Amino acid sequence: MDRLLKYLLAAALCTSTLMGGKVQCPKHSMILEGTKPGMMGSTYHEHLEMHQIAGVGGYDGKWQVDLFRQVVTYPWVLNPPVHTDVKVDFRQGIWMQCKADTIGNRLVSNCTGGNMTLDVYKNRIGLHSTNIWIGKITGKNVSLKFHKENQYEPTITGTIKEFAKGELDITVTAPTEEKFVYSDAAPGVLEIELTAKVTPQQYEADVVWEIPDIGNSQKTVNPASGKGAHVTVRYKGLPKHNMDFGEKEFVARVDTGVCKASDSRKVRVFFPRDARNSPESSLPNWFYYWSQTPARKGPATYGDPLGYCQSTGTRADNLLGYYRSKYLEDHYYICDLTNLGPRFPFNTVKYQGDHFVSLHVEGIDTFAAACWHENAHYTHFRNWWFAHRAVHPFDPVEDFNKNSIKDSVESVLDHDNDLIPDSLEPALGFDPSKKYSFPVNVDDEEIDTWFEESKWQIGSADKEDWAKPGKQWP
Ligand SMILES: [Ca+2]
Ligand SMILES: [Ca+2]
Ligand SMILES: [Ca+2]
Repeated sequence: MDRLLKYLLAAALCTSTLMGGKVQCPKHSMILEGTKPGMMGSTYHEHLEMHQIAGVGGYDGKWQVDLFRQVVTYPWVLNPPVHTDVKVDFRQGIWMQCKADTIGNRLVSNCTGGNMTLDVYKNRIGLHSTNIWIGKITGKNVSLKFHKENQYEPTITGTIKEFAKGELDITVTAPTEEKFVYSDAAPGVLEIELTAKVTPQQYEADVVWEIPDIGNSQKTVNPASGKGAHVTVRYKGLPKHNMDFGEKEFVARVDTGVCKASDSRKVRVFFPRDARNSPESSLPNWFYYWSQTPARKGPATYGDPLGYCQSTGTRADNLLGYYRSKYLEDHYYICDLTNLGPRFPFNTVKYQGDHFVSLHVEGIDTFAAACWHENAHYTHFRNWWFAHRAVHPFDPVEDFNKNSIKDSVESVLDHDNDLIPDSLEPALGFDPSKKYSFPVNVDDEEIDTWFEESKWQIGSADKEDWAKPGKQWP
């Protein structure tokens, strides 16, 4: 169906449609259609929609015409195109608004609005006042032809639709849960059952589901048509992007022709935090997906080539990650944070004006503290010392203190031996004559990384955390 027709149809249907689970629906309505070959290879199609507006029971009474559509299809493209929108008087005082457009090889006229009515009387359709009958009703089946004598006019047919209570109601009854998580398997699977209840029940088979994608996760809908009161959707393989998780909306629509209704259900989709079934199966999911948020900073690498990662409770022993400054590497390491405990507990530092305080953090905030801290070491060593690296690292003459930096440069640029160039120290808040400017047993380079760690706004990535367990699904 082309866009124009869709629009016109929607506009016509709006007269009897409200969005939401329950909509008003005429108790009795009909949609009649028919097509007949015309002259010179053309075809002529009629479509009539009307609903009963007055009566004393049964089908007898006045019926309002809601839409009268005529479509002529030619074997050739119509040129120049025609677009008109006029009020048409059918007979004295009886009118509809008719919009006609050429669309390729078709001329489509849609008449809506106005005050056109027909009478149904004893299973006949026409104008009671004139005693001219143009259609008949047999059971629920209807047939009608406007001009009996016109050989090019089709007899249009259809059935009467009944809504006993004058309502169409649809309710999404499943899923009932609000949160879903992919399985731990490889590939991870997420299956969601969708059910809807429709009143009158006879329209349940007409339910059509709108089922969202989860990024590039492979979606299979059963039945494939996505139609019916009970549909299952299966997503296979976790998506590539962290932003693909989160809120998803499932919409169930039922369109009876004369009226339509919809209902929807929102859920949130999560990944299993500690499984390794993201597109990078060598990494735990938390590292892969949290790395796509601001919690990650700089060239983090998951792993522990030196076997440093451990957790014995105190900050000093609690290695979340490290930078191998002695090799001036182009990346830093993040440890397996599950070593810390189920919720990744950690005490991070916050600088409050003139002193540091310790704050308890968990989950993605622990990851952020580790990344921001280690990235500071990485940045410092690469910016300040990489240009002065020893030609032969660890050489007893060139690099006796075995830190890959030329001793000859260190002795000039860093008299207090804290690995911050002395010229930069005052601006950074340190004393260039002291390795320990603060009254704690932590040297100035380490304190400077505390400053960076302190800049992380705790909780600021919570809305991007789709881990289970995590900030949005404890
Ligand atoms: Ca050195
Ligand atoms: Ca220094
Ligand atoms: Ca210093």
